[in-house]
Amino acid sequence: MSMSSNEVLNFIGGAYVKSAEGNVFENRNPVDGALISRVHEAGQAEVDAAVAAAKTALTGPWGQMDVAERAALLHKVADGISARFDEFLAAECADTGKPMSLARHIDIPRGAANFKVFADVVKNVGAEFFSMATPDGTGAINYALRVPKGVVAVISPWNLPLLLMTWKVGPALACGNTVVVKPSEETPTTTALLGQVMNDAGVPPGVFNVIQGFGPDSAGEMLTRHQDVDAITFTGETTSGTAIMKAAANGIRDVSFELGGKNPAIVFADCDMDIAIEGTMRSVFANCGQVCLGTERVYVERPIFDEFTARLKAGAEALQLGRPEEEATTLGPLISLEHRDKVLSYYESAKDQGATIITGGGVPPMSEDLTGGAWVQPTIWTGLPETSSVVREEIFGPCCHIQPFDTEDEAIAMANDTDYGLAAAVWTENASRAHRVAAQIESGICWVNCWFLRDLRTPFGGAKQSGIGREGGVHSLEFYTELRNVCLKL
Ligand code: NAD
Ligand code: 6OD
Repeated sequence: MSMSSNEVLNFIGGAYVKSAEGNVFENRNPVDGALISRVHEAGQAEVDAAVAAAKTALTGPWGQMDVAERAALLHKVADGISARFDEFLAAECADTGKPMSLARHIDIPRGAANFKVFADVVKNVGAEFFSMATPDGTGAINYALRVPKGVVAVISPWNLPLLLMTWKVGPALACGNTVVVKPSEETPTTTALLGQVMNDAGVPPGVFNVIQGFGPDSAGEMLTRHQDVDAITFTGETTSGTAIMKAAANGIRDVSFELGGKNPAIVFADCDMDIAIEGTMRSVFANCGQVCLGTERVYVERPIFDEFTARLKAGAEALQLGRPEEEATTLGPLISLEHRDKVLSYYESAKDQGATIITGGGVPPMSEDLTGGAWVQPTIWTGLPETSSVVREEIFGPCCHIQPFDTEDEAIAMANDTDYGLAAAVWTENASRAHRVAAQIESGICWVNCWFLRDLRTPFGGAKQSGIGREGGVHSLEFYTELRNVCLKL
């Protein structure tokens, strides 16, 4: 398919498909700017074909399959990803530039786990049942049937491409829907590769389809406007979510949104400093800061502010920038030169607004073979007011603003003073304080003494402008199924 010929194609009705109009765009490696592949952009013809294939597949063998059979097939898909682990790993790291040590432990295993978890969830869900009295004394029973929503559009971002795409495709398929996936234009490859895995596992043609391309005025927008799409699940920027919600309004289609964040970390003086530093290093710099759950705002209780800041600075300066395949690499590049321009504009704003630069703040010197890459320095600032754009807007880079606080109430107020509400991290050894503070943070998840840890059966999603709905475990059934009540008079 796609990769051997250095072409990435659409996947429609179980077959790889080129752009009928011959529209092809370049996919470049953010490490050095090298050309990885040419990607066939879907136009209206491919989008229509993909949605039609998905609609047809709903009533074919897929629609007849019982839940145990479907679950077994999804286990085979997971095993198929694991069997081609190295291929997925190489493709993901080439598209994103992220360290292989990271993707090996997070992205690819979660790509497989997302199918197993939801296959197991749907097998174990019972039905709601109520018996009721009737005036004639015979009575009636009510029971709820869960049926698939239909054709689900899955639109995914570039930061954790396989992980976040399968996080939606897994539950959608487990619930009996069919999908049309539009991966990010920056990271088309692992989604394309999943098509082969689906075929090899025996998933019927048309159940899983992929269209390649961009968002606005391209495949993404065409997909969200398509009236045979029954529901849209989207992960990405809040501004893109706004546009997609408008498209979904036409036809009153359901949406599930996982959007941006500007997440706080609150570090109390009674924390275990080693654990808090290790966790904050990850929540600020993992994946070069391109994690929606990352903490770009760090609030530290004043008595430990200087020590914590010095240790975070030392950690940032010890990060090893380099190629994904080098085991010593702990920090990759940003996803693209375009995204680097955005991140660097915040680095400039921080300077202009009078920030104290604790470390970083620019472009690192790189060896000649890497100068074409999207590199930035890991960066820490302090001294900005809470009203600064650097403190309020999502940057999505390896950076944070660190601010001292004096009281618990002050820390909570600053943490909640944001338009977003995705995640937070609290570091304290005081159990009462941990519960008290976590309950007051206005976000979908609050970690205490950890970060990015989560049982996949729990609800995941964002408050405020960070999203709509919750997915994870049985919570995903709310979005991926329709409930029908049957009332039967005895
Ligand atoms: P993005 O919104 O630019 O793009 C995401 C996807 O949407 C891409 O496939 C893109 O082509 C498509 N798209 C964009 N505009 C569209 C439109 N109008 N119609 C249809 N499709 C459209 O986001 P990104 O830059 O790829 O990812 C980074 C953002 O995603 C950050 O804001 C980050 O916080 C967010 N994110 C959130 C979560 C979460 O779980 N809440 C997870 C990962 C990333
Ligand atoms: O772990 C997940 O399921 C998830 N949705 C993570 C989101 C990460 C954001 O970048």
